[in-house]
Amino acid sequence: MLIFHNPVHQGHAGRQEMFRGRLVPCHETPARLDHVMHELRRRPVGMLREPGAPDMALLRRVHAPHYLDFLASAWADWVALDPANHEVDILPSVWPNHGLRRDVAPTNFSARVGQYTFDAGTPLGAGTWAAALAGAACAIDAARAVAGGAAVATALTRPPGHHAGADFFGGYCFLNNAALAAQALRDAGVERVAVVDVDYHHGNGTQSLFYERDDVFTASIHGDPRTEYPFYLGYADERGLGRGEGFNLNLPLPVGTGFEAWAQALQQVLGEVRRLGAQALVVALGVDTFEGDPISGFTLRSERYLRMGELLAAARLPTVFTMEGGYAVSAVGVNVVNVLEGFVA
Ligand code: Q9C
Ligand code: ZN
Repeated sequence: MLIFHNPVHQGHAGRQEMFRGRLVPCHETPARLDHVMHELRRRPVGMLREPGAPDMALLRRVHAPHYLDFLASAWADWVALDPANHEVDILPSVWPNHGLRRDVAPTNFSARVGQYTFDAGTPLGAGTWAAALAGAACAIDAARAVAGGAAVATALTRPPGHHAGADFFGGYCFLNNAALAAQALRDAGVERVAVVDVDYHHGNGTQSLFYERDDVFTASIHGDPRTEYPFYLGYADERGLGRGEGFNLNLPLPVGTGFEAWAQALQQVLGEVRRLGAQALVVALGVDTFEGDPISGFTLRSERYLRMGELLAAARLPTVFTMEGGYAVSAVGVNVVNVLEGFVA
């Protein structure tokens, strides 16, 4: 398997996220991916590659150009406000919500940040844009390797992507790597693509990007949004809209769910993938379903990720993995590499 890894991910290193009225240390840290790289050196399940230049034209079709322009200049704009901002991450504090206008274009920096995000847990720093862009390139290159005949390729990257939509960041995500991979597969001639999101959190960004499309099926297995982030999307009655009706599947599961019930949900998703005739698979691979995850509620053990990889491989489809969440930092490497090893075994 080809593994495209993000060589500049460490430049994205948020300091703090807002949680219950306090700024707390970020969960989404560079050490997460460092642990995966370390485990890969111990267990080489594939060949490591660096990504090429990002395809900006593809990025500008999946994401709104004005959103990409905002991300590209956000740090410079922020530091221009006050040179002391060099030491401070960008976090939003105001949003155009409930009865406020979304069709106006305030020039105030805080107002602009609020237009482009839905939470206060996703700090944007000096190296965020470069890291997100290189991660997007990993996803696109992995998809093109698979479109070119590789059975499987992986985008090993952070920040993650599945919470990011056409014009918003949030949930530690800026660019939707899984969606970019799916669109790259479509552009390469794959007529029907399935995105299967196994991160603990609902893949709201991916769902929203493809909600009215019938060429990309999106499915997500996740903690029940009544109690789990992102709360405002991910319910079972969201089935797609217009020609996309029937092309989105959400399987929310209660806190406490273990591997047996989780694997049944995966089998249901893969049955639907087969029924719809998908010709390629994108797996949004979060390992925050792990029993030791500090912000999640499922109880999967490390060895179960080997089985997860086997179950995904049994779909017998060309597959792209993108790395999403997983915050039990020292176990992220073992769990991610277990999925990849189980898949290729
Ligand atoms: N104190 C991904 O797994 N914050 N994003 C939860 C925790 C948001 C997770 C609050 C969690 C986002 C890619
Ligand atoms: Zn997650």
